[in-house]
Formats: sequence, C-alpha cells, structure tokens
Amino acid sequence: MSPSRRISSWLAVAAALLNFGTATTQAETTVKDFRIGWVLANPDGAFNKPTIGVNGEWPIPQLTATVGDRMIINVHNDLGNTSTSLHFHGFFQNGTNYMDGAVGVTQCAIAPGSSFTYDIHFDQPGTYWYHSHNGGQYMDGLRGAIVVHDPAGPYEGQYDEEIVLSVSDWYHELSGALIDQLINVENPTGAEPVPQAALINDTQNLQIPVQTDKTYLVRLVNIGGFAAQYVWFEGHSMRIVEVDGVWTEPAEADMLYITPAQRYSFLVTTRSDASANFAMVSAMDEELFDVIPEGQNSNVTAWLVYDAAKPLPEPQPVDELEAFDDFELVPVDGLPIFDHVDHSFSLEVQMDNLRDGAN
Ligand SMILES: *[C@@H]1O[C@H](CO)[C@@H](O)[C@H](O)[C@H]1NC(C)=O
Ligand SMILES: *[C@@H]1O[C@H](CO)[C@@H](O)[C@H](O)[C@H]1NC(C)=O
Ligand SMILES: *[C@@H]1O[C@H](CO)[C@@H](O)[C@H](O)[C@H]1NC(C)=O
Ligand SMILES: *[C@@H]1O[C@H](CO)[C@@H](O)[C@H](O)[C@H]1NC(C)=O
Ligand SMILES: [Cu+2]
Repeated sequence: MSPSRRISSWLAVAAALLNFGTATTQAETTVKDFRIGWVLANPDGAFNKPTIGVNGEWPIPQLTATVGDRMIINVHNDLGNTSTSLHFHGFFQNGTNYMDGAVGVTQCAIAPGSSFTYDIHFDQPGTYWYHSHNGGQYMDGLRGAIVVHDPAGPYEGQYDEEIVLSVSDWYHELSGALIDQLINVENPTGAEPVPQAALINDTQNLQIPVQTDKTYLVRLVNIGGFAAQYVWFEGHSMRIVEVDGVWTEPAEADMLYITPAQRYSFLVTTRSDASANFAMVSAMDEELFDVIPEGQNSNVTAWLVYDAAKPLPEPQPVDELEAFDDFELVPVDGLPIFDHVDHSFSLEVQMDNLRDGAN
C-alpha cells in the first residue's frame, strides 16, 4: 500500500463518518494509477495508428462514481516524447482550478517522465467525460466517459439497466500534424481537418446486448474532436432525461444531434419479442466538412442485439436528417428564468487572420 493510498483510505473513513445519518449512501474514495503511454489501435479497420492509452490499453477506462465520491488519479506520463494532462469535462472545479487540466491556463503540462495527482470530487450527477487538454491531444485517443450516479435522481427506479455509449470521430493523422494543417497560411479560412471515420464506443459494428421488455438508461457522450453526429435507433424511440449533467423533463425523440463534448441520457424501452436485432446509426454532419476525404466512413453502425443468432440488419437510409431541438428541453430543477437584466455589455467575436495569414 503506497502512502497516498493509506492517507486516502483514512480520508474515506472520515468522509463516510461525516456522511453518516445524512445520506443513504456513503461517499467513497477510490485511487487509480494511470500510466499514460503510446499503444497501437485500429478502430476503423484502416491501419494500426499510434494512439494514447492508459496502462497499456485503449479505449481508456470509463470513470464511474456516485455523487459525493472522490477519485484520486495518480497520472504518470510514459509518453516519452510529449506532455499531457487530464481535464474532467463539465465539473465546476470550484476552488480546485489546478485540477482542471487546461494546460497553460490552469495547470502546467505533465512533462514526459513526470507525474501529477488529480483529486476529483464528483459533486455533480450525470454524464460527463475526461480527456487530455494539451493542444489537440485528446484526438490521439486520450478521452473517455464519466458517469456519476445520482441516488436521489428523478428517474431512479424507472429503468432496469444502464448502457454507456460514446460517439466520436477518428483521424488517420496525429493531432500535431492536424493542428499544423488548421493553423496555417495555406488554410486562411480556418477550415478544420476532416476526420476519416465515425466511431461508436471507439469501434465500428458494436453489438449492444439487450433483453426484451426492459427499460434502459442510455448515456451517450460525444468524445470526438470535430464532428457533430446524428444518432438514431431503428424501431425504438428515445425519451431524453438528461442533457450535460442536467436532469430534464422526459422528451420524446427519434433522432439526436450531438456535438463534441455534449451528453444526452435517454430511456429506451425494448420490444416484447426477440425476433430481430435493430441498427443504431451515428452519422457525422457532413455539412461541417470542407472536403470529404476519399473513402471516408462518415456513418457508423451498432446494433441492439436481442438474439445473437439472428442477423444484424444493414441500416435503412434516412430521407431527412431531422434531429430533436434541444431548446425544447425543460430542466427538472424548476429554477425560474431570470426575469430582468441589471446591466448588459456586448462582446464582438470574430474569426480573423494573423499577420502571417494564418487563421
Ligand atoms: C511520439 O511517439 C509516437 C509513438 O512512437 C510517434 O508515433 C509520434 O510520431 C511521436 N511524436 C513526435 C512529435 O515525435
Ligand atoms: C464555490 O465555493 C465557495 C467556497 O466554498 C462557495 O462560497 C461558493 O458558493 C461556491 N460556488 C458555487 C457556484 O458552488
Ligand atoms: C461502451 O463503452 C463504455 C465505456 O465508456 C462501456 O462501459 C460499455 O460497456 C461499452 N458497451 C459495449 C456494449 O461494449
Ligand atoms: C449516412 O446516413 C445518412 C442517412 O441515412 C445518408 O443520408 C448518408 O448518405 C449516409 N452517408 C454515407 C456516406 O453512407
Ligand atoms: Cu472537454
């Protein structure tokens, strides 16, 4: 047991004692050791690409907690040739800016060969994600989902199981080269590099086992770098209940539009018979792309698998990509909208070119 583990278990005892009598669950402290290093990965079947993994594995682990829990992550940078960091996306980090991972803004990069310990308090419920916040590095693979369970949540008891899914985009080049293409005199409009493939759960053709007559809470997070995606399930509708860590009134949707960093949770009720399997499709919004790379896989399919012995049907083309309008979502917290403004000021923001012509 390392000294930090011993200290943290004492803190966990203290935290549990403080919680005693006030809550039905006790806050837990978990300790993780993350050695961040290069691995090879080929999620789109094109070729093995150098990819940033954790403890020799990729995709990197999902972080799972319950509101009030604390997680201590000892990060060691094994990358050898580049610095790194971790950012816990969506958490307020009130008073703990230096744990926020934004390199050059709130913390220094973790240099090759050195370590940094993150001490994260998961005080907000919902679906989040974590990723490198050093240049464009998370596009090289250092990105994963975070789930913070909410025992007092408004939908507790209304679903049988939880399914966590990511959508993302995959580039065939490393982020350093992509940033060079983006901020470049040859690219005065600032057109973003276009990804080669869409992924669900950092792979393609994922099979998601489901059972009949069950309600699943699906937590969906876009951990991609650039592409917003349209997401739908054939033969099933979605009842949205969370967006970006905020519980919402239930809202029926057939298709979602999810941008990088955005999260949705929705309830899906399965069918009563297991006679067929159903496609889930995630389609990158091609209107974002300046050019479509040769051989791009802009759509990715997964399946709700009721019966593994039955075929996995090809998805049907959709005539119109028409997604749920998230402005219609209503938060359950009932906070009134501010009714007046005391003082307002305007900020003008524009894309422009530097003196050397780069955007
Ligand atoms: C860093 O190492 C990886 C893995 O060996 C390699 O693919 C990548 O090109 C290197 N990056 C730089 C900037 O040297
Ligand atoms: C942040 O923390 C301070 C000090 O504990 C507290 O006074 C403040 O209300 C917190 N802010 C938010 C938004 O929670
Ligand atoms: C999808 O990825 C998440 C990790 O974010 C994992 O918890 C889940 O089990 C994966 N789903 C399947 C069907 O493999
Ligand atoms: C992706 O799916 C949409 C909806 O069915 C379709 O319009 C589009 O042509 C597909 N894209 C590709 C490259 O197959
Ligand atoms: Cu983020």
